[in-house]
Amino acid sequence: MSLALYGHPFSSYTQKVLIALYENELPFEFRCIGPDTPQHVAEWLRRWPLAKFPLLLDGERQVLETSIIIEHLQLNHPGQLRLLPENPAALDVRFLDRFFDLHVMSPVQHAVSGALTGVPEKRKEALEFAQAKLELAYAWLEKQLAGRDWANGKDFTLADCAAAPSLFYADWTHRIAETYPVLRAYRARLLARPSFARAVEEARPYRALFPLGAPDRD
Ligand SMILES: N[C@@H](CCC(=O)N[C@@H](CS)C(=O)NCC(=O)O)C(=O)O
Repeated sequence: MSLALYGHPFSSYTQKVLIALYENELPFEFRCIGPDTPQHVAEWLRRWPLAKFPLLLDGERQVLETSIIIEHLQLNHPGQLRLLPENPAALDVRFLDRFFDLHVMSPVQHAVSGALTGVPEKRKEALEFAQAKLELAYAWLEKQLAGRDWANGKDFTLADCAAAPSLFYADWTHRIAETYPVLRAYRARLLARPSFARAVEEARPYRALFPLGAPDRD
């Protein structure tokens, strides 16, 4: 098996895949997309001109899109933990994975993009837009997660791989209020999960990169 992951430790979507790799202890080479390794940046852009990461290289095959990467790993490198259950339960997991990417991570990315413009009005507008969207997502999740250990129930799945980094950065973007105790407890459980705890530690040196300002917690 020869797996290589192009990504960055501080990137939420890179972390989503790292969690899956760590959960099943799959050996891989990490190729950091950063200023110190321009050869990886060049190779990643050559392979994926749309310039999104992470990108998984499995031998000669390249796989894009984190949810597909994780399904690819399950199909081709199954480990002890099944991150996607059999159908029809798989549909629930895929839906929750989409929910975290589209309704939690996308607003965060929107706020981050606004801040990166360096224009105060754009920063404020993007942040307010994101906060309103996140508030809707938090309220929905608070009910959805009641009585559950993990996003889809008692088993840790693809949906939790998506949830961990998205809720991590969402809370930095728009604090999850104390009125959402179920969601706060779920985020804390994710942070305590060894696979995600490892990804958070590896990303710690890069916190200054968070354009909205990283809070002094987590
Ligand atoms: N839907 C994609 C999203 C990937 C994504 O947005 N990655 C971010 C890094 S966390 C990225 O490539 N940002 C660079 C850019 O948008 O220019 C996936 O699941 O892989």
